[in-house]
Amino acid sequence: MAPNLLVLGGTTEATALCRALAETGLRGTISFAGRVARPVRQPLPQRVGGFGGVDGLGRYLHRHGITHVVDATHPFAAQMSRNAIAACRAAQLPLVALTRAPWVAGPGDCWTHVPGIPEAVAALDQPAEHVMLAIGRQNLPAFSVRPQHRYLLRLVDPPASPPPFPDHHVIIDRGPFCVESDLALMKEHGISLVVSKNAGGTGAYAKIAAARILGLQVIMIDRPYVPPRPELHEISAVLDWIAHAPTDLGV
Ligand code: 3Y8
Ligand code: NAP
Repeated sequence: MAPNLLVLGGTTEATALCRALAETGLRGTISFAGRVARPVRQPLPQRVGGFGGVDGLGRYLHRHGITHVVDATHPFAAQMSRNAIAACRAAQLPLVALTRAPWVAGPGDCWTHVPGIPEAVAALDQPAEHVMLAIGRQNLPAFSVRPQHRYLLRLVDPPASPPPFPDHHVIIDRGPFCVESDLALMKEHGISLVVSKNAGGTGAYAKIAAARILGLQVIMIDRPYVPPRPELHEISAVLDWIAHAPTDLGV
């Protein structure tokens, strides 16, 4: 049976994979949750919206005759990844994750690792700083208990309601970002502290490199746990996997 892929997208790597798949003529669909108003145009057909949990994903896989699933979601999209593992196991379909290695602190970096959002909030229990809170929109409410800081917020879409901070400034922009513009942005706003997810990859790294140049502390939020599944880091390895993955075995 000719491959018919489902790519769980939302990352730079997912977009690059879809471009490679389109160039090789492989059939596939890229999927988005529908978190932002206009997902970037993709070189493969796309679908937007949740599947309806593990069972909904299982039904989708069956109805669309999917033969392989590539989980190219962001490392913080842990629920989607858990669902993909469970659904592919139940459907006996091959699954691989296209992931990027976590960032690692280097010379000049001043990182404080925290295991999750609550611990990042706890770490902000300190006198007022100018904080670049570049973790998107979904987790902002947790930080409302730290109103003493001035927050620079970077969001993909204009917020539907005012962010829950007395002193904040919103930037509407989507990555990938570059060091020069993040450096200028952080200098313009007198940023003294950065809060970041350990996204890995290149699209969100600009603020980390800029923080190093400016000698700023970074509160680095480590990734949530995702159960074991085969993981690849290169698109060429994914294409090779598709060519050789037995389609009669599960994850
Ligand atoms: C909807 C769809 C591509 C993909 C590009 C990557 C890079 C640019 C950097 C900062 C950090 C953040 C955020 C970020 C980056 C890439 C990648 C990445 C971080 C889009 C996209 C979707 C989303 C969802 C969005 C989240 C938010 C997170 C903004 C597309 C643009 C902060 C993650 O308003 C919301 O609800 C936003 C939600 C999940 C995290 C959050 O909790 O708020 N991404 N981002 C996907 C869907 O609907 O399924 O247009 O591509 C994709 C990208 N955003 O093809 O070039 O690969 O990581 N995305 C973080 O790292 O902390 C911004 O500002 O410095
Ligand atoms: P999540 O918390 O792991 O998933 C919650 C639910 O959203 C899933 O159970 C699923 O709903 C739906 N969903 C998530 N990703 C989906 C996808 N690619 N296609 C279809 N449905 C999806 O997800 P999240 O962290 O909000 O991430 C959502 C999207 O944004 C993903 O595409 C991810 O790659 C991208 N993204 C996330 C981050 C981040 O910081 N979290 C950063 C960059 C990009 P059902 O259960 O109904 O199927």
